[in-house]
Amino acid sequence: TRKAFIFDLDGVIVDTAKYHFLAWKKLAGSIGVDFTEHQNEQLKGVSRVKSLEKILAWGNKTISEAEFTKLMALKNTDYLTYIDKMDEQEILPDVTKTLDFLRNENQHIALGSASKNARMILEKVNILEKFDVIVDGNDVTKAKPDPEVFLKSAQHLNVPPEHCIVFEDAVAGIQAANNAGMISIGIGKKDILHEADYVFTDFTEIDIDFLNELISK
Ligand code: B16
Ligand code: MG
Repeated sequence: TRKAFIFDLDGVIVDTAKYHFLAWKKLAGSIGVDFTEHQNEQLKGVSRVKSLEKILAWGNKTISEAEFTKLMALKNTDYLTYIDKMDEQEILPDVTKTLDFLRNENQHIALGSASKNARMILEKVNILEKFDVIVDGNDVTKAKPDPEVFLKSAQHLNVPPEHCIVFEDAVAGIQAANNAGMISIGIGKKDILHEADYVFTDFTEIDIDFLNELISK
């Protein structure tokens, strides 16, 4: 059967997670808040608004709405300076190989990202045209772990959730896939992503047999 393979962006297709981290670190530092790499796991897959709310909570800070908006804009401006330098070489290992294999097998391919910069990043690394559908932070009102972003992708493709397979690097993203009733595949560490149906370190660990198994299920 024709399945839908839904890819998260940050941390799955490209390692923009490191740029988000750098930009949030700098922004937080500017208001006297510090946070650890461990805490940063909680920012993965989470929207820009939610991320800043968490950082402020960690630092016990309350700020005005105007200041909040200003800080979000500052973070994004800084983040975009990293994005601007991106090219095809930043696509994570074997991602293109996997996308091409699935396309050859006539499977649907979608992007399900919380990022409002998703299209720009896909264009930068030159793989925008490999996706049948793109649902990103501009299309959803509810952030992961809410399943909205993945359910929207499935609806666009007219594929039932149980025929969808989601690749995610974030705890919130795995929860969103599970909440959508989809198969969840964690990309990263087993101890962090233990709620996923399967976990792989990266796409070099995912072989053709496994993909064929998912297709024929
Ligand atoms: P932006 P994903 C998410 O992308 C990131 O993981 C998360 O850290 C970020 O805050 C969020 O996008 C919003 O990104 O500020 O670019 O709109 O992992 O869902 O592809
Ligand atoms: Mg991610």
